[in-house]
This record gives sequence, C-alpha cells and structure tokens, in this order.
Amino acid sequence: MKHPDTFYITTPIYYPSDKLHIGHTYCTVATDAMARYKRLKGDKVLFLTGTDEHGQKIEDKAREAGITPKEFVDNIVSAPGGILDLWKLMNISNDRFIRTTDSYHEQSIQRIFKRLYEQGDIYKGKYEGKYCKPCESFWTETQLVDGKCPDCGREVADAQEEAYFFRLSKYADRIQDLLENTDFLEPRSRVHEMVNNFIKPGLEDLCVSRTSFTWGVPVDFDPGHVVYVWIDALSNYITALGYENGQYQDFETFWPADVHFVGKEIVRFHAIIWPAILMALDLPLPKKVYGHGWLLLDGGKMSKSKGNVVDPVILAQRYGVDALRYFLLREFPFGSDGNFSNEALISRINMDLANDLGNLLSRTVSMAGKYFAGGRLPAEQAEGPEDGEITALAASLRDRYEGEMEKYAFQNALMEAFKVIARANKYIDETAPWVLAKDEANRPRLARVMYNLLECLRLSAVLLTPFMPQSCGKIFDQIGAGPELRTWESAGQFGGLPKDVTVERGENLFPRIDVQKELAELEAAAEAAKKAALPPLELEPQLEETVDFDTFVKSDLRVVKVKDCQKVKKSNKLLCFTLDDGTGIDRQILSGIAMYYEPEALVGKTLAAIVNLPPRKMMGLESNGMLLSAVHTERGEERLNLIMLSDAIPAGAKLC
Ligand code: ME8
Repeated sequence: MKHPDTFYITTPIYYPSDKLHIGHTYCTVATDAMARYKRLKGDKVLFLTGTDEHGQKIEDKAREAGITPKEFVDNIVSAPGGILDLWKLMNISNDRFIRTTDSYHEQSIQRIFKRLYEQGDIYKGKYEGKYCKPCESFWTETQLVDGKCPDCGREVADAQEEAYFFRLSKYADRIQDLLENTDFLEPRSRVHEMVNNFIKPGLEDLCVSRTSFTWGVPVDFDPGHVVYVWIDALSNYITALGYENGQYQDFETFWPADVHFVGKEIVRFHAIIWPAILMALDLPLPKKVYGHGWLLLDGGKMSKSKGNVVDPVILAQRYGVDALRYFLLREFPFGSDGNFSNEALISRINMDLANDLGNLLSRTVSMAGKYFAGGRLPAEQAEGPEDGEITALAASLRDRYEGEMEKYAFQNALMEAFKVIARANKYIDETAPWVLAKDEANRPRLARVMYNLLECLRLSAVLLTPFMPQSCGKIFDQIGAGPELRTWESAGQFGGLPKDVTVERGENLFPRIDVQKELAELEAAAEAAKKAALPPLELEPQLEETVDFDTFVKSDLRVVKVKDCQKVKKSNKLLCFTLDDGTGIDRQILSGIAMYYEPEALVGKTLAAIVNLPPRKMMGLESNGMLLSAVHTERGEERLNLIMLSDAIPAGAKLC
C-alpha cells in the first residue's frame, strides 16, 4: 500500500531524435521544482524522467547517419553534451532515469504485452493505411501531403499489414466517467476537448505492433512484430518502479503516481490510453495528469525542423541556471501557452531578481555589516509601528505559497514570495535605517529593522529553494541562517533567526543585465547557431527531364574577355559588361551579380557566355547573352562563382 507521505512525480520521456530545447527544459524544471517542494515538506519523493528511444524515426535517422539506432540514441542521451548533461546543468534532481532501451524495461514490456494478449485485451488484426513502398512506411490519410508520401513525395497505395490491436473501445465509458467526474485531468479545460473530440466520436481500438520496422521491443511470441509506441512509452511509469521486472522494488511504495506532468499535445495519450492500459492490467490509476502549455516562439511551437528552437544551455551559461529556472516558472502560467522572448527573460531577471531580491539582499547585508561591528546584530532590539504589517505578511507566506503549489500554480506561488520581498524593500524606505544610524539612541530600533529584513529574506528563500536551489543556499549563507533555519517547519513562523545573528556579505547574486547589449549578442549567437545547424552544402537537384543533343548544341557557348565592367545606376544587382567575344564588335551583357563581385576586379578576366539568346532589356540597357556561373547554397547562404577560364584561351573560342 502506498504511504500518504510518498510522492511519485514524472516528466514525459523525451524523444532523443534531436537536442532538447527550452520547451522540454520547461517541463523538466517544473517537475523538479515540484519534487523539491515535496521533499522540503518532508515527503519521500520519487522523481522520474527518461527517454523514449524506439520507433521508426530513430531507426531512419540512424540509418541516415550510418550508425546503429542504439549508437544514435546514445549520442543524444548519454554522450557529453547530451540529455543527461543538460539535466545536470539545469540542476534537475531526478531520482531515476529510464531509457526504454534498458533491458529491464524491455523485459517488462514483453510481459505486459503477452499478458494483455492472453487475457484478450490485445488481439491480432489488420492495420490498413496508405503505404509508401520505397520508404516502407504506412501513413494515415491525414499524414499525406497532397495525397503523397510526406517523406519522399512519391505515390502511396492502399495496403494492409498484420498487426496487434489493444481494445481501447472497451474502456470508453469508464474513461469518460473518470474524466468528467473526478479531477484526474487538469487543468479542467482539457477535459472537454478529450471527451468531445476523442471519446464521443467513438474510441477506436489502438494499433500496438508493427512489422514494417524493427527498432522496438520484439513481441516475443510472434517474431517480426515489434511493440509500437504507446504501450512501450507509457508503461515506463510503472516499469521504472520495478513492475514485471526485478530491477527495482518500488512499485508497492510509490504506485499510483501522484502526478504525471505532460505537454498538452500528449494529454490525449495520458488521459485516455494510459488509464485504459492500467484498467486492463487491473492496476490503480495515477491520481493526476497535468497538461501544461507550450512555450511558443513568435507565436508558433518551437521545432527543430522550423529552426526556431531556443537552446537552454546558452541561456543558462549567460544568466545562470537559477535565473533561467525562475523565469520559466514565473513568466508563464503553467496550464497555458506562453510566448518566449529574450526581452521577457532579461526584463524579468532585471526586475525581480536584480532589482527586488538581489537588491534587498545586498542592501540588508551591507547595512547590517556597516552599522554593527562584525555584522553581528545586538540582541537588544526595539519594535516599531512599521513592523506589524510586514511581519504578518511574511509569517503567513508559507500557507499562501503552499495553497498555490498544491494546485501546481507555480507562477502564483512565486508571486506570493515576491510580495514579501517587495514589501521588505518598501519597509527599508519607510524605516530609513541610514537616518536611524545617525543616533546611537536608535541602535535597538535599527537592529530590529535589520532583523525583520533578514527574516523576510530567510522565509522567502526557504520557499524559493525549490525554484533556485543554489542561489537560496547562498542567501542563507549571507544572512547567517544555518541548516535548521532552511527547513519547511522553520518557514512557518517569523522570528527563527537568533536575535544576535551575524551576516556575511557575499557576491552579488543577480547582476543587472544591459538589455540592449545583451539582446544584440543573443541574436548574433542564435543566428550563428541557426547557421551551424543548416546543412553545410546544398546543391540544386539534378533535373530528371532529359534534353536531346540537337537542342543542346543549339546553345552557342563562347569564351569572352571582360574589357569593361560597371555598376548599373539605380540597381543593386546588375553589372554591365563590355566583352570581347572574338568577333571584333563589343558585346554588352548585363548580369545580376553585383552583390558577389566588385566590377573593377573583373576587368581582364576570361569568362564563359551563351551568346545566342534573344536580346533583353533591363533598366533601359540591352543585354545580349548570359555569363555562366556556378551556384550553390552554403549554410543557408547562396554562393555564386563566375566560371573563369584560363587567360591563354582566345576570345571567341567555342565551348562544347
Ligand atoms: O512526446 N513547450 O516526447 P517529446 C512546452 N516521447 N513543452 C514542450 C515544448 C514546448 N515548446 N516542446 C516539447 C514525446 N514539449 C513522447 C512522450 S511519454 C510516455 C512519451 C514537451 O520529446 C511536450 O509537450 O516529443 C512533451 O510533453 C515533452 O516535451 C516531450 O516531448
């Protein structure tokens, strides 16, 4: 039986098909903050994340790269700079990391699949779809592009494949009831979409095996079939606890999960398919699935193929891991989409962290150090009329914060902590310690003011620890709060610090960022990364259509020498060439290559031209022919090179 003080929380397992971006980081950081919060409260937490490593896409990408699928995923997951390193950098405190290629997981999947088959929840049938023969891939009608294969653009044909199906339809009523009549799925706004779009139109049985690729868990009782996607991926949440394997013994302690955090596009799989699989296995259902929103860039979903991804590593290196973690959870309401921008990131860091929190800390600690010898407050202190409101606000912070955290409302929880921080900054202005410091008689009052500020910092820092663990540790060090004053219990009351606490000034935790300079640098870095990600060389595909020889030889290609070359007035593109073509009469050709060459550099060069094109007028000048050049694309930029020939070849020589 699961104990009420245990807490099991998961992220989705990520596809290691590309490097992860800030959107993936968002979900993992949120899960980490929640796990740390529960640990702070004293729960026994199991925080699971991992990677979803099977499937056709990985198989294809590995083939393209000329390596095995396992080598391919290892490069993205466990090699230096991979997913494991990213989570280390982001200070993610996961207790376990599952890879669906781990042998214990594969063994469990085979057992789960077999059991569902033997009890009749999985049956053998025929998968029907559109089949692309060269790609050996099935597609659904909606995946096709203009009725053709979305990968290679060729014709597809109706085809059937033997496959296993899971009886999802059997569980439709129970799932509808679960969604409508419990708070299994949150935010509640997502329930309506699930029921109306997917359940009410009729749940179809789900194809759970394939024979058209091999990179998956083999169905052990039917060679040639591999388990297809969702049974393999979703079951990670139980196999990682030791369900149907001997690797771990945590199933009894931690299942059912307290919450699965998932992005909104996979809510459907977690809120419909996953409970159905668990119902079939006769296991308790997770207590909650929380579908968070997406981070958008310029209003669209980030995706590697669109080239609009934001790299969390660059941001963490520039601003610090904690500032990035804070921004992600403070800026966007967790259940809704949010637009990522560098401006928003920098202004949030400047406003909240540099101005409010960073300033409060450095002002308080430096005043305490300046006004009291060795930074130690005297125990004799005097209350004042300004104290009541701020101490009450700080003392009740933990309750308000807890209320928000229990609803996964990270943004609100952080806003509560920052209300205390803002109030403390105002309290400095109200009490004006620099005025109090002028008169020795005010010493007890001054000490009390400092003490209240330090307590506000301490209580806020305890509750900010799940979000900014490293920075809060440094705050505690500066304000003299020992380990027993960093706990959840100690955050429930105002007045935990000893009256004669000693502060120790440290580094400035959140330096202010120069917005304009930073934005320019970030843009340049993003541009460079975008370029680096582009294929180094792109060539125009060769034409499939043939041209007959007689047509080809009608093109009169000649060697020409440049006598003069000028920029055409009012045109950014055109150069006007005066050429010796061997006939004794100058030939004029206009060419749109001004962005590639300085005209004077071309005088005297030996080039190739086609000379029997009909005359053409451009910008009022006549062009008689065309100069030949070679064109290709390098890292997204078009490159052009005029065909230059040996100067030993005379003008007018025919090219053939
Ligand atoms: O879906 N903003 O893996 P995945 C917020 N393997 N979240 C984002 C995001 C963005 N811009 N982009 C991606 C899979 N995500 C499956 C899961 S679970 C049994 C199997 C989130 O790597 C996305 O919403 O494509 C999803 O929750 C997670 O990253 C993993 O996406």
